[in-house]
Amino acid sequence: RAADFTDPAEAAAFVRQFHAEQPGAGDPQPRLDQVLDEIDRTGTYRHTPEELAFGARVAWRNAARCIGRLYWRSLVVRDLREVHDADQVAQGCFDHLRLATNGGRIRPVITVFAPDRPGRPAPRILNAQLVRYAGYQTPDGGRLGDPAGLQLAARARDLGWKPGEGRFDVLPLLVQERPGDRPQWYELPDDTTLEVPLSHPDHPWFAELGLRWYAVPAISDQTLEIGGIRYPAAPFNGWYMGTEIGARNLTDADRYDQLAVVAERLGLDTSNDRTLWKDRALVELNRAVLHSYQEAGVTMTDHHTESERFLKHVAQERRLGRPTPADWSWIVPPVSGGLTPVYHRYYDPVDPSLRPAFVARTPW
Ligand code: HEM
Ligand code: NRG
Repeated sequence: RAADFTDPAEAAAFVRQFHAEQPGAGDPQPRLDQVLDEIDRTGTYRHTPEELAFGARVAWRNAARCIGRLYWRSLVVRDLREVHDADQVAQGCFDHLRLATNGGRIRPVITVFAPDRPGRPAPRILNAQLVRYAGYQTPDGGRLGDPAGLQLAARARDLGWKPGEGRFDVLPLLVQERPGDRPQWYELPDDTTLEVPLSHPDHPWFAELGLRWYAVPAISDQTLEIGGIRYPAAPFNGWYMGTEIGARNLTDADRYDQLAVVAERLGLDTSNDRTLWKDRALVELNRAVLHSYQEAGVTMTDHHTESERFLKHVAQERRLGRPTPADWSWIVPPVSGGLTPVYHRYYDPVDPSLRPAFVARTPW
């Protein structure tokens, strides 16, 4: 059996789960017979739209690193499985961003493009997220922009993209239609990328730092795997938790590395770690992020609220007889860990073979 054939055991397990969890779905046997026959004849099978939507939502529910799982049932699933063409993949991603952004009232959305099929691998989106900033090495050996966007910016440039000169240049979308193809690149239209300039509720100078971030975190480098079918192009988004931006993207030494800049403007004594200047600057940076998204009317959650919601989700799933596998080191927020209730307990163990799931993208 070729490696790109769909595993009938995984298909059957998924069909059984779909029927077991969906009250109205009835006896699984007719669908099981149909699916196994289709795999015999064609090497794979097609999900019904209902199976696809259920599978995508359960993949979110199963995401052990995600603190935002309380709303897993509300995921909007866009079925673009007929789309292989790079231009149409790009267009589908733009529409995704518009629908998800919704003027700032962000909606959790997933867009599912064509799956891998025997002899016909699916298209790939090469970006880690639909919206992300470029990183550059400057001629004088310095760095500009987001170091996490260095590789993609260089690759896009090799393909003919004209790099910007800023710290927050939105990267183009790179789509590869087939293995070995030269990726196509697409500039994101302005109306797809809502951004928020950062300011601070008490410190007017904060706005002068010129920091900003985008509204919609849309992961595009994970494969959605359902019932033995792999969907490598299936970008999904929710909204941000403030700490992702305030405590990581703008703070990590290998990202925007802004703590010393903020501390200096705050007039903190940075001569000694024990003054806790890093911690104090970090809190003000995170206040600025939450404040700015609120002012701009863009959905964002804070780590206290989201931690409570997550434990509500764990309790709710437990009442339904389901475990909630969770990775403590990803669930606990990167600031004020011990102040949040998620810190003070352990979670059901993570089983990497659990499906449906979002998994790291495999090379062609
Ligand atoms: C990871 C929050 C929606 C799937 C995360 C992380 C946070 C988070 C804070 C950790 C990220 C990090 O530390 O880099 C949220 C919030 C949401 C949301 C507030 C609001 C609705 C979603 C949706 C999906 C999803 C809609 C999928 C349909 C995932 C996955 C990861 C993750 C797969 C792991 C990412 C990785 O391995 O890098 N989420 N999430 N989340 N989330 Fe969510
Ligand atoms: N930390 C990353 C995004 C990871 C996923 N976070 C979400 N996902 N909130 C960053 O860009 O900071 N989501 O689907 O909402």
